[in-house]
Amino acid sequence: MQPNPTFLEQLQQGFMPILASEHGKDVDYFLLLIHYLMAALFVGWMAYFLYALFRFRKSANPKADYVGAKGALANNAEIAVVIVEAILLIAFAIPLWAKAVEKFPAEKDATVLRLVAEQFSWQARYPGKDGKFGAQDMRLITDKNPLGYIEKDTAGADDRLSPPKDIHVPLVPVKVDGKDTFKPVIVHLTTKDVIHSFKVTAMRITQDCMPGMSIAVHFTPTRVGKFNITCAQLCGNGHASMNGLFVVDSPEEYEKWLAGKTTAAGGAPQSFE
Ligand SMILES: [Cu+2]
Repeated sequence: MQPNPTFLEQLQQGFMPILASEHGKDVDYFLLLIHYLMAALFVGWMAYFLYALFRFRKSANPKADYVGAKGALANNAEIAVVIVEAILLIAFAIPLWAKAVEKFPAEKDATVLRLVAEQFSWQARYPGKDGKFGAQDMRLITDKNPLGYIEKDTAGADDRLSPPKDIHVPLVPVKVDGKDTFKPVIVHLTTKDVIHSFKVTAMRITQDCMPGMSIAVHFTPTRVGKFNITCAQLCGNGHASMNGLFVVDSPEEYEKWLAGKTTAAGGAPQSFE
């Protein structure tokens, strides 16, 4: 028998976008706490407005009172809100953020890819069997070498390029400290032109892509499926069409895609079909 879903799970199924990553549960829980605070503030403010309308009505106050009302309630309520906000920030937001930016999984235990944004597309590179990315030089970028691979660097010989806007990762079951989980994904993000932002709502991931920088994000997918990539940074005329697919495949499907749909990273596009 299925255990009763928690309130968070019910909310998840009813209102929240599909969740497909491990840390996403914590993000959703944090969002729920913020909404509790907002609901309490909404009710509190509404009660205050209604009270003020009644308390300071004209018939009860024919003459203006320049001293005004006195009472500790308003001050106390304000202090309580500050305390709750401090708890949300210190006990929830900062630890959540620290987990996202400090504890990266080891690259050897993860699916590693480089994702390059450009107006208005996404393209991924995979390091191939050797696990090493080939060196690149922006000045070498051409139609046939879209990411500027340096051909004589042998580390790049087996690197693969995804089709534009079609990014895949495998869902690989692994055990970490005796616990069943999945292989984490590390994405190194950069951009060829302006600032873009890699957002996959299902993964609860958003990270800006900065020109001249490589910024890594990590997350652990928990289910297979096709999810949307959106650009979360207004980046030009085609911003609205800067979408893409982030596909989590079974390991077999992933290998098939890698062999059939990707091309050699350095040279001219090759087809394996
Ligand atoms: Cu963009």
